[in-house]
Amino acid sequence: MKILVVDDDPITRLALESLLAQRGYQVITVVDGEQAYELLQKDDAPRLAIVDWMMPGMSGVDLCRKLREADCASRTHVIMLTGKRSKEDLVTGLDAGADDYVRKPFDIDELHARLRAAQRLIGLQDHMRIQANVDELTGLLNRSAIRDVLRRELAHAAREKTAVSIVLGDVDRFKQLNDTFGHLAGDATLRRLAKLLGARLRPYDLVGRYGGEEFLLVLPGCHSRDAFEVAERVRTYVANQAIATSSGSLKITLSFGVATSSDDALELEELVLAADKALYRAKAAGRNCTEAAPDQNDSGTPVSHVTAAPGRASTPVSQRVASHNFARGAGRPEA
Ligand code: GH3
Ligand code: MG
Ligand code: MG
Repeated sequence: MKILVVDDDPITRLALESLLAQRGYQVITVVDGEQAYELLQKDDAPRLAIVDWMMPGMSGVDLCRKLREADCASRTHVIMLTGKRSKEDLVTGLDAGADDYVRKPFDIDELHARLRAAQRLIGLQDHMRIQANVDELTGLLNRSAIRDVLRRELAHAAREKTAVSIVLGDVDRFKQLNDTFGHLAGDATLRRLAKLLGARLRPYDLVGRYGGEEFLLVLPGCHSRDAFEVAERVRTYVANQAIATSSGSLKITLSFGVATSSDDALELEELVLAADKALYRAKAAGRNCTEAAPDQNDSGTPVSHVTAAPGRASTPVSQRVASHNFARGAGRPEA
């Protein structure tokens, strides 16, 4: 495990580096609080830090406070290592955001035991974080986690002037499947579906379970026409799979609604609403098909795509667009 040692004293740094390396840690050393703070902002920052209190510039206590403010403290377990011995100092250090406190001169066996305890805590925190983000039945990201992903991707897309598309999918007539084959078969279907949905996506696309039998695909950097094709690819792939359950082999279909945010970045709620409206139209059009939210083409005219299910007559695109209430000029559904 990686560990950061922050100390202005070269002898302590060297001693810690050698003793910790002997115990299997990958040690990174820095000489002051500023360097430590910068390093701990990074995504791959060490999760453990041993921090000296007294350092020129940003002290260990200041570093702890700053980490807490920046919300990095929840990611980094900080052990304050200091010559300060009074109870008041200990209280100050812990209140500043340190997780533990070891007095100099330190005993390496005690320090190692504290590091082992810290690793158990980190393991538990990670486990809880995963549990909080994962849907229990399907193992996909849950609603709040996929919304967080989307929020991040929208912010990134706005900065980079690129697009994010989303695809909202809903299993067709799922209640009927439950009623006919039972809830267990329904659950097994959702679990299998979770795997199938990811099978036709790029590695950086993400899928979450948005509700009972609703799924949200987040496609970073994907423009509307491509997103429509992705949705169609996923739709036909799922429709052609036989899903094994204890009640036998089943087939299911989904309806999809696609929406895209581009330069004039839509807010998350607007985007999801646009996809939801498109999905609603896909259901109304007979299910097992994809509808896209209207988009601005070069002439400023809203365009819509539709794919009919095999063997089903499709309502003309123009008629569908006309039947839906879109904000003129903005190319977005009215909120
Ligand atoms: P539509 O094509 O209009 O979407 O019809 P539908 O039957 O899929 O839609 P409806 O909203 O009427 O029913 C959704 C069903 O999904 C009802 C609910 O019991 C079922 N469902 C939701 N979550 C779960 C789950 O975790 N497991 C199982 N087995 N069923 C679920
Ligand atoms: Mg449904
Ligand atoms: Mg539904």
